[in-house]
Amino acid sequence: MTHPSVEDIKINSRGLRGTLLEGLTDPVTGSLSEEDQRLVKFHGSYQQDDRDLRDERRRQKLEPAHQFMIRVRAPGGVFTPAQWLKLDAIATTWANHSLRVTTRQTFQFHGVIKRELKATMQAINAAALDTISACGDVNRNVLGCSNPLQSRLHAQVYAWAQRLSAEFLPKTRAYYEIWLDQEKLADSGQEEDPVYGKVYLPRKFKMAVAVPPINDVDVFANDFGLIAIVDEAGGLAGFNVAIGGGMGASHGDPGTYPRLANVIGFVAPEQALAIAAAALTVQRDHGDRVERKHARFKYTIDDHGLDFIVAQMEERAGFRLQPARPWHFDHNGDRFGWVEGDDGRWHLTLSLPTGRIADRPGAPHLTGLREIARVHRGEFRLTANQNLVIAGVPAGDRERIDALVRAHALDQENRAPTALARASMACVALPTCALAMAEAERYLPDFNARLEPLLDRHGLREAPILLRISGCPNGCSRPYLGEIALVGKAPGRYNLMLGADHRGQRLNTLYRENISESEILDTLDPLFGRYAGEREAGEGFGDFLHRAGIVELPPYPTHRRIALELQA
Ligand code: SRM
Ligand code: SF4
Repeated sequence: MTHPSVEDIKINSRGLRGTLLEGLTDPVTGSLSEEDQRLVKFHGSYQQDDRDLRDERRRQKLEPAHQFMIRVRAPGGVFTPAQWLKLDAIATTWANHSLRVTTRQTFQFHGVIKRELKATMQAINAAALDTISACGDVNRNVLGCSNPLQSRLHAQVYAWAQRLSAEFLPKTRAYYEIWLDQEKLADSGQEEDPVYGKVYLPRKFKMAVAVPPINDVDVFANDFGLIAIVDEAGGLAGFNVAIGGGMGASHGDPGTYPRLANVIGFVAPEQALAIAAAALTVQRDHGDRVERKHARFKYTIDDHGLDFIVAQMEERAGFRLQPARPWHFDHNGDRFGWVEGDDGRWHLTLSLPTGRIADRPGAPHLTGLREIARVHRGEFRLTANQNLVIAGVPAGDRERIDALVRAHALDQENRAPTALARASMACVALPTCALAMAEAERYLPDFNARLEPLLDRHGLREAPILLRISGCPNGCSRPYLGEIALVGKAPGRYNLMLGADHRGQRLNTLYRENISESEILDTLDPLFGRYAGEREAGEGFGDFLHRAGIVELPPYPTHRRIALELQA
């Protein structure tokens, strides 16, 4: 039997409904049909199975331990304390007792079983949140800079992330019918979708809004990015527009590669939605609908040429882009600890170990943040680096928050022995990710512990070296922007990538292929030694590796570094 293509499934889905309603109530299996597994992604959920249990269940002739991951849509990543408490209750009632902060500033739940999926979705909705478009061939969760030092600008950027997300939500009411039991509108003709039609996009599409000097959203890793340009009075003058970023690649397939976005010009604030719509619809109409691996906007741009794509966008938007304005990014990480924002409120950024908030022996983080949510009068902001800002704290509340942070070891990672460990990221990988080839989230703490003596020996404990680990080349932790990155090849084996900058403006390069932990450490040790001895003042590890001729730019066909001459 041949399986229908994803394009056919979308077209025949009656507005993303498929047979989800029937499948959810089928008691015979914990799984959905293959077609519905495709469609449920558009509703923010993935069917998975616990890979740790796979072999044992196979031996026992049981079906895999099917379970669902649910991803919340949270453009800009801001949550109220009341929402936090509700999400925490969902995690402990229906999911695996953890909240997972993702690299796109939202939460994932893992381990929800099929017969409780609908109740979980309803509980998310009761927290005034939803999961629409969190996955699927649509505009995904929109990122917004979370820098607490610029709180006034943060409010504007957050509003932009919300607008970009709302503007490109699908018009189908399927989510409300299936999960919230609302009136059935399928085939009523009331769901015309001028943006997505019946075919949606060829693949996922990602947007981000960055505010220099911090590139915490890794704006150049997105299909469409806005870089805020601030005028002399501190207001928002407009945005530089960047298109065509993406990380995903496949091992051994040179036709797939990570790519940084091209900065194509400047728009005034009132033109931003139109230019975003132009980018998204150009990709809708020109993206590859046959080969999904080749269906991201970055390949559409490389296939048709940047000039053609920009001309198409300008025609659709109805205006010409102005020349890009100078900008400068200092770094793409988070700044940990307390800062006073420009609105007089205080903000505490906590480094979370790989974004996983759970109760572990000696580190009851889930409980601690629940306690904080009960007394906190500001908001919680997630960062695109899997960290958390307890934001908007009145000065008088700081002591109480600090006491709770200490009591629940929430500052454990902020006090990690190396700057590298504090800022490192890893994707989820095993046991839930079906595509993982090697460990990532579960391996990062061990790997950081192995690096510590090396960094110590070379006096590099406080060197802000950026490490990222992904369990496969899809790049969910944006590893190709790490100064050091491990990309999973097989259990216990990784490609070692080196030489990105720490601004998100230069891709790293494959340095050693398919090596084990001891080989990785043996390779890094002398490089740390040279860096410690030969670096210039303020020089990053990746920049040093390039200056010393140890790595060159990677051999990808296009856009491996952002044009430096554009920057202030
Ligand atoms: Fe991702 C697929 C997890 C950010 C590129 N990603 C997956 C799936 C759903 C696996 C699957 O298809 O079966 C992973 C679920 C694992 C699990 O068990 O939870 C998964 N991706 C994640 C998260 C949770 C990683 C994390 O540790 O935080 C991130 C959730 C983001 C969110 O909240 O929306 C996540 N994924 C990213 C990013 C980073 C970003 O967007 O800034 C990328 C690289 C940027 C890009 O899109 O180019 C990314 N994920 C991919 C790809 C490769 C896409 C491609 O162009 O080829 C896949 C595979 C696919 O789509 O077929 C993928
Ligand atoms: Fe899974 Fe690969 Fe993404 Fe990691 S990078 S979460 S292993 S798809």
